[in-house]
Amino acid sequence: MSEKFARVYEITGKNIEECKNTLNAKYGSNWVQCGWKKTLIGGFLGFGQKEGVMMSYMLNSEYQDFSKAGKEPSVYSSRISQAKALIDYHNNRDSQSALKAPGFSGIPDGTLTSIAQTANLTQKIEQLTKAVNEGFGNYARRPEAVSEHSTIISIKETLAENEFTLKYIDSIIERIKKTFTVEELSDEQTVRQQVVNWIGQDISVESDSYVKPPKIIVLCGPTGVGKTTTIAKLAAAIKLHAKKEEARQHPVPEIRIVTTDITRVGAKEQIEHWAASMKLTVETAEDPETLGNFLRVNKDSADYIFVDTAGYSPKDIKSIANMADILNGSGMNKQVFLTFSAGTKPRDLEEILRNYEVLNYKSVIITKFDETSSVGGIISVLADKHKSISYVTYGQDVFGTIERTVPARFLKSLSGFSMDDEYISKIDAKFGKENTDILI
Ligand SMILES: Nc1nc2c(ncn2[C@@H]2O[C@H](COP(=O)(O)OP(=O)(O)O)[C@@H](O)[C@H]2O)c(=O)[nH]1
Ligand SMILES: [Mg+2]
Repeated sequence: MSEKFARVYEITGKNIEECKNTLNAKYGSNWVQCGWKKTLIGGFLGFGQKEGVMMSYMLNSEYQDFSKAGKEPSVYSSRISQAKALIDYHNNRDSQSALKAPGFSGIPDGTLTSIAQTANLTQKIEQLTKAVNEGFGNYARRPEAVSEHSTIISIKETLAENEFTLKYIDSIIERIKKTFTVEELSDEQTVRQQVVNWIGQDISVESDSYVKPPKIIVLCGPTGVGKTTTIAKLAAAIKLHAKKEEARQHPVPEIRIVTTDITRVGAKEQIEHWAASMKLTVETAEDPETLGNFLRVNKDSADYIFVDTAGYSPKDIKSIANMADILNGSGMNKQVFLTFSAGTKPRDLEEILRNYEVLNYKSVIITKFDETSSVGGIISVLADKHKSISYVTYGQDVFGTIERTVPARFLKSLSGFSMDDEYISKIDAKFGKENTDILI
């Protein structure tokens, strides 16, 4: 069993780079970062403390030099040796080898069970660590031996604060290095503005496409992300838009709503409540035939048919596949939108994007924009997976809280890029102003 990177240490410093430099000087490339958080450092009796970071890291086993790391081996590691001895004992039925095993000092206070559990846990941690090092290279911080230009260091920090993934940060740094000479790097403001432009270009906006009515719009996605609310918002936006157009003699669009969500108590009542305020009714379709019939009956009279679906955990692949069957079985041409909330963590988002793929979604809708402060993770994953965004929503109110995505909204929410009014108007000019016009 390998003990590579088995223990987690902590180091504090002014910033991530300082921690990394200290570790590089001590251990070369024999360490790997696990995470970091802001903390207060220095000072005396709580006075004069400064903001800094605490970084956690693991060491390669050959490097687990406890004196250098400034910490003694913990009780935990001696317990692990003892637990390993016990596993040997159980495997070999050889009590002598167990007793001779390094670190074994007799059966401690805990029971055999608890030690065996510790041993199992150790095994699991080791497997996990291996998986992290091998498979999730995108997320694990790789040590860098060469020192970087200060502009690059500070841009990296800003991107990390905005929770962009390491893969995305690396790609931006790569672009900076290709684009700017060392002299040009000293004009940090210019480099930063270029970075904002690149991020803006990476945000893919779903473009309008003409679909012959009826437009069948299906919202799918995990439970509680706001699918039902978003359907109400879209229906309200269509109604509002139609009101504006009324003066121009446009016919008022006919909207239908059908829900396949029979699993959640109150789900139908919730959408019925919104629908009633817009003088709309809601039907329920619990199987492909009913949905197919509903769509056929309404195909000539409706302009828009919204299909509200049950939310499933992204891990519940079976239910998602079932839903795909229901929708595909209906035999109608539909636009599926994958809905998730702006606070979704990058790794969870990757799983959602992957597991809902069976529904053949056209683009994504991002909800609860009002509840999150960092959107870097979402931008990174969507860019990496080449997914476009149709709408963002930002509030529990149904009116005026949905808009076509424009990169400007994302860019303005980034922190640390010090965008002044003049620069923001440039962003608006470049990427289009926010608007509430509806796309579907
Ligand atoms: N803050 C905020 N809350 C929202 C937004 N959209 C939906 N919600 C809330 O999220 C909760 C779940 O919404 P619901 O539409 O039932 O989610 P569903 O399970 O995906 O259909 C409700 O309390 C909504 O009011 C949004 O854009 N911002
Ligand atoms: Mg719902």
